[in-house]
Formats: sequence, C-alpha cells, structure tokens
Amino acid sequence: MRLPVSLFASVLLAAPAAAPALDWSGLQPVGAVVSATRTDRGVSLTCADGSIVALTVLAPDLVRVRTLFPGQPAAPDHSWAVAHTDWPAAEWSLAESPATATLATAELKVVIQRDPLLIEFRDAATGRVINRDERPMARDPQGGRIAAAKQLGFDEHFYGLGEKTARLDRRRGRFVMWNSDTPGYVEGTDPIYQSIPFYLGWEDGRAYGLFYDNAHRATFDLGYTGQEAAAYEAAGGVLDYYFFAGPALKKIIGRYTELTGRMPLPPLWALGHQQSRYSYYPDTMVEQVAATYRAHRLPLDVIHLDIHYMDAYRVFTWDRDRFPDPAGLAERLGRQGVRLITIVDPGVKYQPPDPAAPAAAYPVFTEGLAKDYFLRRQDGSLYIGEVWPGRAVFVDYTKEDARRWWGDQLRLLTDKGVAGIWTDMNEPSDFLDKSGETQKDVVFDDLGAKSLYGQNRNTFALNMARATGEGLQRLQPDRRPFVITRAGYAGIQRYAITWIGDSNATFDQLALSVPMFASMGLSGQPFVGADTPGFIGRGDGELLVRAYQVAAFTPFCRNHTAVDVYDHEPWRFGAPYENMVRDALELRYRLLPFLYTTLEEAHRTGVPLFRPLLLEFQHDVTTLNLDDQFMVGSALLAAPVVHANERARDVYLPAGRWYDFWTGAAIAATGDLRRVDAPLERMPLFVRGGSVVPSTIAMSHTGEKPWNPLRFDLYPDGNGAAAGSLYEDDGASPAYLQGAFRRTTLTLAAGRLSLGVEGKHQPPARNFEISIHAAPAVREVRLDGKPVAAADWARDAQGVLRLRLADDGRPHTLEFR
Ligand code: MIG
Repeated sequence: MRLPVSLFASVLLAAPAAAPALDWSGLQPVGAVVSATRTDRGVSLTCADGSIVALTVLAPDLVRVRTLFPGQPAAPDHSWAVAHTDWPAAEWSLAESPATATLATAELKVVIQRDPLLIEFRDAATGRVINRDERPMARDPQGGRIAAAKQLGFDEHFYGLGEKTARLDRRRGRFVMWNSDTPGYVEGTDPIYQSIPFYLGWEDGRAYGLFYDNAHRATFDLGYTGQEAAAYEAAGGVLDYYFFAGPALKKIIGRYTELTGRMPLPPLWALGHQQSRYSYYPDTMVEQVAATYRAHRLPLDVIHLDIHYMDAYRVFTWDRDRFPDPAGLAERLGRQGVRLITIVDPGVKYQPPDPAAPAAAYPVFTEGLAKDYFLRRQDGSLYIGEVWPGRAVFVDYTKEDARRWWGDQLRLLTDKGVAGIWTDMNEPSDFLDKSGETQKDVVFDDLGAKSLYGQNRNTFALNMARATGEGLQRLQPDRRPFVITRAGYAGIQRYAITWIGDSNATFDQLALSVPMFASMGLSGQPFVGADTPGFIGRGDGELLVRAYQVAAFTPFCRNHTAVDVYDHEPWRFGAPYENMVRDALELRYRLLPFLYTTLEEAHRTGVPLFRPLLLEFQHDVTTLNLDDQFMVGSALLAAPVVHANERARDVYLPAGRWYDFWTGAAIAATGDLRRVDAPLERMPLFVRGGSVVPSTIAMSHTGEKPWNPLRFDLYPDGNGAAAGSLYEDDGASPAYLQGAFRRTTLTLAAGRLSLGVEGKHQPPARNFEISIHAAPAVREVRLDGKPVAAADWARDAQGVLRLRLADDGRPHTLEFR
C-alpha cells in the first residue's frame, strides 16, 4: 500500500508561527524571604507571599532549586526524568546576614538575596559569579505559567537543549519544548521531536549547567529578544531546576547523566550498518535486500521492518500474507548475520469486538480496554485519535501495570526472533491534531496525581520507551535491549537511542545534522544518527557518499527512505558511489574497537562519542560555534563535506600535534585554518597527537569474525607520549555490568610502552599489531626486558614502527632503544 504524499505536505504547512517574546505581564514575582530554615541538605526559604523555595545540595557541584508558589502543593515531588535521588552526603553550610543567606559547598557558594529574592551562584574558590537571577522567579496565579530569568553575560554562549534545528551555539536563539511530529523540518523549525530542557552556559572558558525539570510546554529565550536575560518559561507545573557548577563541560555532562541516567551499553551489533525502508515487504523482498548486500560485499547487520509488516497497521500483529513465517525469516537472515528490527507505534487500533466476526477480534485493544490502560478524557470518554490504523487509542504509560502489559506484548515479536524495537510516532502524533491543542483534557494517571495532557505529552515517549526497554529486558534477560525512539524527554538515554526523524535528503540537512548530533550528545543522549542520506526526497550519489562519510561516525548508522520515494540502498546510485559507500562502511567496521570503546566511555561517564570540538578544546574560542567539524571520542577529528561539488575545504586544527589519518603525516598546528583536499571518496580526517586508536579488519557484519588481529595505532604528541585504551566484552549480554569486560590500556612515554589489562572477560587468542607513528629510529625493541626478534618489528621509511605480539591477556612493557 502506498500513502499519499499530501500527508507530508499538510504537516509542512503547519509550520510554527513567529516567536513572541517572553511575556512577564500577569506573572507574580516570588516574595521577599521572611525566614530561612535549615533542612536535611540545605535551606528552605519562606517568602512574604507564601512561596516556599527549597535549595538542596545534592553534590558539591549540584544544587536543586524548587519553588512552590502560593497554592502549589509540595507533593508529589516526582520526575520521570530523574534516575538518581539518593545522593551521598556532601558537606555544606548555611550562613545568614540581614540581607542574604548563603549556602556553601566545597565548590559552590549560593548567595540568596532576601529582598527581592535573587539567587546567585558563585565559584566557592574564587568567589567569581557564575550565574545570577536577572529578576525574581515568577508565576501566574491564574494560568499557572512559571518563569525564571538569568542574567546574560556579554560573551556568554549556550549549548545543549537536545534535538534542535539550530547551530551549535544557542545564543540569540529561542526554543520551544513540545514534542512534535515535523517531517521535512529545516534549520529553524521549532520544536521538533524531542524536549530536553537542559543547557550549558559558557563564558571565559568556564561552563555551568541548568536543567529545568518540568515537562510542560516550555520556552527558552537565550538572548533572542534582548541581551539582558536568558529567560525560561513553562506553561504550568513547578519551577524546579538543577544548577551544575562545572567549570568543565565534561564534568557537567557527567553529573547531568548521573541525575537523569546514562545509556546502558547497547549490543555490539547496534553499531553495525542498518538498512530500512518505508516499507520492505513481503518477506522475499527482505531476503533479497540481505542477499544483495552480501552479493555487493557491503556490510550489514540489521534490516528494519516499517509499518507494513503489521496486519492493517495494528501493533503486535503480523500481516500473514506478507510475512507468513516471520520466525523463519529471522532465522534465515540470522544465519547471514542480519537481525530484524520492527517498528512499533503507540496508536492501538480502536477495534471493539464485532459479535458478527468474533474471530477477527483484536486482543490488544480488547484487553487494554478491559484493564483500563488507555488514556481517557476528563469526562471519562476514551481519547480516540487517528493514526495509521485509523481510529486509535493510546496507552497510559505512566501506569506501571500498563507498562508491564505493553512490554509483555513484545513477546509476539521477540518470539519470532526480532532483535530490537523501533518506536515511532511517540510525540504522540495524532493526525486529527498534531499540535495537541485539542487533547488538553486527556488525563494521565501519573502515579495517582491524575495530571493532564499538558504535563505528560513531552514524557509520553520516555515512558513508552521505558515500557518497551523494560519489556525486552524481562523477555530476554540475557540480552541487552535495543530500542530506538523518535520523541523523548530528559532521561530518554536510559531506555532508547535516538534518530533525528524525517529529515530531508539534502546537503542543508546534512550540514544541520552535525550540530544536531553534537548537541544531543551534550544533552545526555550519546547514541544518535540520521536516516542516510535523508528520509524525504531522493538526493543523489554525491549526497549519499557525503552522508555516509558522516554516518560512518554516528553511533546509529542506518539507511532509510520514505514511502513513495526512490530506493536509497547504496547500490541504487551507480558503482562509483557504491564503492565509496563501501569504503566508508569498511572504515567504520575496521574502527569498531575504537567506536565500541568510545561508546563504553559514554555509557560510563555520559560523555558522548560524537563531540563538538568545544567539548575537547573548551578554552579555544574558535570552537565556540564550530559545527562543520566534529570529534569522534577525543582522538579523531572529522571535517565532513556538507556542500555539493566541494572537493576541498578549510579545516580548523586546534593548536598541537595532529596526524592526517589517511597519509599518517604529522602536522604541527598552531590553531589555524588550513585548506585540505576533500575528494569525493575521502572525508578529511585527523588524529589528535597523544591518542591511541584501536582497530581491526573489515567485515561484513559485526559478528562475522573475532577482532584478530587487533591493531593499535599510537600517535604520539609533541613529547613522544600517547595513551589510550580498548574496551571489550561479550557484546551481547548484561554480564559487563558484573565486571565481565576486558580493558587494555596502552601508555607510551619516554621510549616505553606499558600494556595494562583489567577485567575478567576472556577474549579468544589473537594477535596485537602495534604501530607507533612518527617513531624515532631505534636499534632494539625489548619486551619485558628481553630483545624482540628482528623479524617481529620494523620501522618503515615514514617512521612508523610496527610490531606484532601475541595477546596472552597479561600486562607487558615494551622498551625502544
Ligand atoms: O508518518 O512508519 O519517522 O521513519 O518510516 C510517517 C512510517 C510515520 C515516520 C518515521 C519514519 C517511518 C514512517 N513514520
């Protein structure tokens, strides 16, 4: 079945109207402080108007400010975003003066001015003001709108806010948080699918973070209307924010992801190349795609089934004509190293039992209805929207038993061998009204609070992803769940990875995707990617190649296409382009050890794989809005070509030693722009001096062969030093959480290379191939004090010293003399 393209056209016309300034009229400022009372972990301020402001020390660098204006109940204090509430005790003190109260930790001094109530965050060591209120917090006692404003620094820059169609630096931008289904979005379309009300401020090299944990429709005005304030408003709820001291960006992201949770490690195959289409059917077509991949020697790990695998778009069904034997299909694909992911939409077809045709009943609807799991309006009637199956109802995922029930439905897919779940349309999109305006009276259980739609739309996808991820975990406790989501709220990284939705197949979108990925990473979501080379429109071979050169370095690397548009598989554009795509994909597979190691870092620390240069060079002002380049981990610098017909480009290399990845040539950069060749087959790629890049051989899927030999390329810095590591585990089970991993560390300094080994995972026997770039000439190499046979090492004319070593899982020392 084909769907009318006009569906896209109609939503494109519903573009957002011009942005009005934040309106303070009707807002009542919080009153002056009448008394300050010590609490368990901070201070509670009682204000003249009856407001209560609680400042809570969660960590020396993390303070929560929660304000209850008159009439706002203290309970419930619950957030779907927050994963961590029992913080270890941190030292703090409270000092009072007639004009102020000061809450101090080892890192922060929070100076509270009593009248009017203004909060100021200072660096405890230097006294420097990091951030201060521009005016008192305020609320509209009638409508419930809340607002806050922070003084804007003259040279202050902003980052984060998740998935936004904007440049990296958010200064002078205005952004709305309201999850929206926006196919074909362009730079400036706002909002789109996700809402992450967390941003980072940067001034003079020092950063801080602010997370306004409130899921209502919200607006951030970061110097859009004036240069006095960074303003925030939300349509309702509690003014509840977290302040992160920094000053290191990585530290703030670490804390933010401690608060909202980190990405569990996905299975290794999730880093493999994936192919999708709206939609592949019948099953023979799916097998043909897999066979073509193998015949063309293009790597592939996953094929996605879009909505046409379902029977009449009813979730948790299979179309028996198109897919008579899904288990057999999964099995046959599995033998070739290809897994199946199926799409699952939130809309459940409204299908009451038909007494005339009892056999045709749809148990997902009847059961969900009987258990009262579907959302209702305030008058008790079902909320019936319209999506692919026609009239549809939506599960209230704030109910724990409904989440469990939803997760159990996945058995219908996992029993057939489906390896992962792709959740779509979870803004939630409703064709009757994509804006949500007419759904305001929809009630969510929300842990008994019975809160309204306005508070729950932005967290709908988070809770659906939770139901889905937890369901997979229960059904397959020995496997890591893999869930993909389109919409999300802060904390979404705990349950699902994100792709950036219905992007255009254009160079403009390719350029925009770089700051989008980087910003999502700064906002806690490290596993991101786009439809390559874009969902809407055809693009051409050149765009395909350039898009793959970027996609090779995004965690999620999937080719996908809209219905009714020309096929996008890599072989559809002609052999020269196909060959270049193969090169990009083979590079990705060779670099899997590096990518997986960097992904594990993201899991453990929150610091993303795909990084803006600013994250690595926080004091380099040239990187403040540099978003046509990116870092992969801390080692690789990529300068993608994001314009048609471009075969050379300017690349900024921060001061220090770099290497051209392709030629190995060392570069002494002074923080300069340099013109670099960028032929179509090759994205300019550099390695930062001081890094170690682990890699292996190319393969057709991630499970084809063990990583043997394992290559370690060492790129010394100006002092001849380099350090790095390789992370490995079984790539599939949750055993890594119990220490079943192997971390191999390499440290080169002063002519000695130390190999360290940690963890209880036992990889199969394999060889290490170590290459030290720009190595000085040596006469002898010693391993643990004994000379290495001359046949086992060599230094070539380019100065690369190579040696081979059997990995015996033990630490070693190599000396070069
Ligand atoms: O309104 O399932 O973003 O990837 O192919 C379109 C069909 C619904 C939107 C997703 C897209 C998917 C499509 N879906």
